[in-house]
Amino acid sequence: MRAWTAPEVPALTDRFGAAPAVVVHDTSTGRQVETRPSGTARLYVCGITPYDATHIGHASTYLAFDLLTRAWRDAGHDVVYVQNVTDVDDPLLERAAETGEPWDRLAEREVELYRDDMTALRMLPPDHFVGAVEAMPRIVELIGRLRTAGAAYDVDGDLYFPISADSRFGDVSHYDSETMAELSVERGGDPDRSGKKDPLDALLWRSERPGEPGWEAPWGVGRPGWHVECSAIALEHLGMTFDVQGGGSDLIFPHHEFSASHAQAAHGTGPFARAYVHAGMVSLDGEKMSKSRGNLVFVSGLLKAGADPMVIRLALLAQHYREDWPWTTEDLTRAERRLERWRAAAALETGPDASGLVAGVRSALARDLDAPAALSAVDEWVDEALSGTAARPDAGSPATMRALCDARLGVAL
Ligand code: 5CA
Ligand code: ZN
Repeated sequence: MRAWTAPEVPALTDRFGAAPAVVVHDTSTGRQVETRPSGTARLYVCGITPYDATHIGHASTYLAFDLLTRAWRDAGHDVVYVQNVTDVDDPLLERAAETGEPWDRLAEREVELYRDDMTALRMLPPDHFVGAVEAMPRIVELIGRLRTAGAAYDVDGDLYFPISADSRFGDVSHYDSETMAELSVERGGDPDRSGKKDPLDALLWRSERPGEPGWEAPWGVGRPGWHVECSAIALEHLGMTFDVQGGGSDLIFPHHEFSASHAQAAHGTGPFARAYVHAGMVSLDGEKMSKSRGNLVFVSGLLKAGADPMVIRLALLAQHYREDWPWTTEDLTRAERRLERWRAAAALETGPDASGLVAGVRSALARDLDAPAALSAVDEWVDEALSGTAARPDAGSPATMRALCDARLGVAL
């Protein structure tokens, strides 16, 4: 499907050289790893299920991968960025059934809202923005491969993936089986269904039920399970062993574990991704912000109430992406004050030399996307600029600071 219009990313002058290699925290090893894209960096990020978009939690997660893309580009890499849209799945169909709206119209409307929000927040669009529905032929093909490889079995007309089919199963989350069983119940699995070989085995294909949409496949009409959608879309556009698989930490298990396992079992190689990067959860009033709980702050709501999108962006940047954190209105107030000072400094005719600032912001972001440290580096420069105490005022530095904030933080001043 169509993504959204890319914001300008100003280039920093050659004088500053290239940014350092990017280090990220990889969930599968539990370590900070240097990403080493061979030329083009390949990124897959799990996209929205479009029935209630876009809340601050979504925006916070997508911002983390926007920072990663900007960091790679500044380090001299081209980036191929793929993001899916889960435009057919249980929660979407349930919402549509509740409200009486056709499921595909609901999805279309919410995706449009999401595009508007991403545009306002100056998020870089994916190169491939792919809905499950449009990827159906690829998904069917992948399930066909799994069947041929003996990695699919039938339970009353539905198809399941046996965890025994992938020797790497467990390598993403490293959770013990008790934790896996608990999370499986919480996050869309069905460990209690009878006829399964292992309670954790994941649904690959659900045969058509009355009132639900279905697609033709050699093994019968139905719709895909959730995890195989992301395996198929990532494999099609990135191939095996791409650089980073991203999403919120609620996707570590079962979603990312199974997306990886499906791909690995079908292709007999791995790993699916070199690194698995997970953003923390944003909460509201003590609970994870989620569509099912309904405790949501929408980006579009804040914009409608008059919030400057750059204030929203700065409020999100003030949190390290891996932290779980509670959203409060004070986050906006603090960001508003910061943006005002940054804009005032950016409008000055001279400022302190900007080379330390460029190096500081780049090195903070290269260290596991440490946006709060990058903001502090900008704050320091801004304080000095506004106090007028720079030892050697530089006429070019406010423009450099503006370009840097835009290119690396996506904050247009
Ligand atoms: N369509 C699937 C992924 S294939 C899905 O999880 N959709 S979603 O709409 O529920 O979430 C979209 C993205 O936002 C996911 O990466 C998810 O991990 C992230 N996310 C959801 N809730 C929060 C939250 N409260 N805080 C931070 N990130 C969140
Ligand atoms: Zn996904």
